Amino acid sequence: MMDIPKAMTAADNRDRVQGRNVGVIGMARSGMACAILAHELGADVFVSDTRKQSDLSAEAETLKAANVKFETGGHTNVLLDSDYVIISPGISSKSAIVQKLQEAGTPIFSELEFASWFVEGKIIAVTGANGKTTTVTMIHEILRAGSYTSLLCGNIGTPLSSTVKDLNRDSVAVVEVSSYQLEFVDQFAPSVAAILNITPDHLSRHGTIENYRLAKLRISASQGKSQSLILNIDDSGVDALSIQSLARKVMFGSEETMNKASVESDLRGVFQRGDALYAPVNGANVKLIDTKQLQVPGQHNLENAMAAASCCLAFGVTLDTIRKGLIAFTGVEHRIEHVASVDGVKWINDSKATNLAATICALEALEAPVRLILGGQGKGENFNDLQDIVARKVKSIVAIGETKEEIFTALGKTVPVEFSASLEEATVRLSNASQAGEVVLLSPGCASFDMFTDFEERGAAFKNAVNSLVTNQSNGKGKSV
Ligand code: UMA
Repeated sequence: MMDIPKAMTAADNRDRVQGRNVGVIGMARSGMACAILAHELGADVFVSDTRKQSDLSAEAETLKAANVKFETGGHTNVLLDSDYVIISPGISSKSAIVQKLQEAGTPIFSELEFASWFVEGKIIAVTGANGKTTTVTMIHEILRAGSYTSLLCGNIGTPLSSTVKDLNRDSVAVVEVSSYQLEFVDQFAPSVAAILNITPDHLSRHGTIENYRLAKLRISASQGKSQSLILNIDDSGVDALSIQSLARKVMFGSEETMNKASVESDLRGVFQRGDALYAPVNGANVKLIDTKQLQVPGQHNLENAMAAASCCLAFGVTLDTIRKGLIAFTGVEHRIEHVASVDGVKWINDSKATNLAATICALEALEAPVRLILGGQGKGENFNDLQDIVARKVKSIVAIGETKEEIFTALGKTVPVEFSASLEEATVRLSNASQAGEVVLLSPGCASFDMFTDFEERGAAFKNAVNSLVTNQSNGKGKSV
């Protein structure tokens, strides 16, 4: 094993990869992208995955064609010969291979950390339990409204390693960052970092909410004083005032909370006062937008907008450009996404709600009586936490997936709870039950892996089922049983 120097210059970064033995764990999106990047930069790469080769035929072909060595069906000790190992986000720090590498003293870097060594231009990075995808997409739209070259990547689906080749000195990588990607960062230092909120999620991976929070705080661990850290003053999980960082801290949130917490004026970012958002510019508070100008609903989206605007202000974007980008933003697929209106019933896809806090946000954002499709693979959260909002907003629940019994036990006394074996069945059931003026909402509050590959496949299945209803209706078949 060779010594891996801390990088100070681009030449150091080249030295950290050229001619090195680089191990990569995981042969999915992140692993493939960083393996190819490391190979192209001159490393001797070895990729390892626990899945059998028959499940990885396309990936195996790509690596063979590029002349990159790999193994499938498990992690052998070959990985221990690496100068360092790059790990995909889905691999837990508690896994046997990570323990083994740590015992052998082999440095481990996350794919995000590795890719960041080769980023020309600036990085804006956003983490949080919920709202990350919406916020990075807002930032991306704002930057594009200002003619910046912005590339959206990270947890949103495209690894930073795939984006590196498209970045130059003038471009901005807007990176959605998960707690998983932050477990093995070392020198990752975005120009602007943001932490949106911290509510229970991924507890089976991190063990405790405190560990989850500590993973999130690593987004700022290597930032310096010329960089900015954007924090939500309203979120008790973030606990913005307690965070120590060398970066310039900027708080966003309600003016009331800022005043109560006596946040100094130079730490204030975009804030909400009544029905408008304001930005501090040269000592004055300038109105940014009226809240009703935002096309996406709910208080949580106002928080996302304040976060996005604060990131862009810290990055030097003009208020006019920020305003234009925010007003033009129409939302993101699978997040409170309007699919169709059938017989006066609105069908909304919020498949991205993979924890209860996200489901609560969606319910808070919607006005009408809601018929809720809830459930999937649980994350150790307690459905009793939904009792209050369900009593206020929900007319009935269709429970799906592994958690359906838990949902019945927790919420069955509050509203009627029925079970469905599939989203198609749930959709037909709710088409028959719902009345004009109501909303049918898929906001599962759970992971999707018990029934689908991911939340995107789940959202697509729901949208297909809803669109079949629309087609049946226009063919005159009406409601079915
Ligand atoms: N594997 C091993 N050994 C193990 C465990 C897994 O070899 O011990 C292999 C699996 O067999 C598989 C590969 O590792 O082939 C999976 O790696 P991965 O789960 O990291 O998958 P990627 O396709 O690289 O996707 C990852 C993120 N996945 C996770 O964090 C679980 C994607 O986020 C992200 O979009 C992508 O990188 C690009 O950056 C998804 C996600 O669910 C959307 N994120 C979580 C969330 O949003 O809640 C954090």
